[in-house]
Amino acid sequence: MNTRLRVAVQSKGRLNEDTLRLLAEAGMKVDAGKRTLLVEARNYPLEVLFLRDDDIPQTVADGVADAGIVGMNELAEQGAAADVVHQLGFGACRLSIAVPKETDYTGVDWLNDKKIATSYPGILKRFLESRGVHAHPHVITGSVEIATGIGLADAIFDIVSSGSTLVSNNLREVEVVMQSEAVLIAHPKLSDEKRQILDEMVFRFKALQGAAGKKYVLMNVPKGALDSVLHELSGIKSPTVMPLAQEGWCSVHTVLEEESFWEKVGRLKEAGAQGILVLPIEKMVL
Ligand code: PRT
Ligand code: ZN
Repeated sequence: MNTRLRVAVQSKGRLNEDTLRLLAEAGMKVDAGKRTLLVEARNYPLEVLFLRDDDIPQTVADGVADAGIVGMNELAEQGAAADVVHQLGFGACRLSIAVPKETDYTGVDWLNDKKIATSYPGILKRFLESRGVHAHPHVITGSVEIATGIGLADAIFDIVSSGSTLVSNNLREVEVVMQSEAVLIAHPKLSDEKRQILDEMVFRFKALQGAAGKKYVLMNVPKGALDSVLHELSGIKSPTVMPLAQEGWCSVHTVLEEESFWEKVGRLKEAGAQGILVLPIEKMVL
């Protein structure tokens, strides 16, 4: 039997879509429409195990799955014995303590003897201990943000992304305890064959992440303006310069960060560049 790497992913929820998109873009065709627990990729030695995110770290630690894609917060909460292999760049959020807006919060000492509602008691306890605070975590599994409003707790400790849930519940973020994003985790002891499949997966993920936010830019430049155009592009790894059929002109190709594109494009035009074309980059192998 051919060896396959079994990867646990969230069956539904916030990470599901981005996870399946990442696998697809990395060339691993997983027929998620089937909605069965275990699906084999059609063209890669991979099988995907669909689980609730809470179950992923332990399943990987136990070796029932070889690897998993899960929020760093879930791994940290459970302290499961799995290695973080790669940060995936989606599912970004932070875990924060928040108090009712009008509270006169003076610092972590304010939390002494207070009741803090959370679904992440493990991370919270470690934070409180590290700061020498004696508070009382109160575990609830959903709608943590309403706990202070209904008198269940004095503060909450929960996931924050845009912060709008806090605002609409009259809460104020006072301590950011950890930053999180989706991570690829793996069982610490994989066979050489499985390790190879995992390494190839990480290689493909890196190629996709390397291309994120980058554009391929082509422009026509009269030879007399080439030096000033190249000067605008200084700091960028070797732009390509090619002669054009038309005498006295050349074509300059380079990769630009999308963020700095608009700022750069004006200066490139001023320097003499014309016919600037911008193309998306799908993958970048360094
Ligand atoms: O069913 P299952 O157990 O698999 O899923 P789940 O309901 O436990 O988790 P899910 O799908 O809600 O989240 C999965 C993971 O996504 C989390 O463990 C985080 O790593 C990550 N993530 C990223 C988030 C958020 N952003 C997020 N905003 N998880 C939850 N939220 C919630 C948060 O709990 C709060 O209620 O969104 C609200 C805050 O959002 P803002 O934008 O208003 O601040
Ligand atoms: Zn969950």
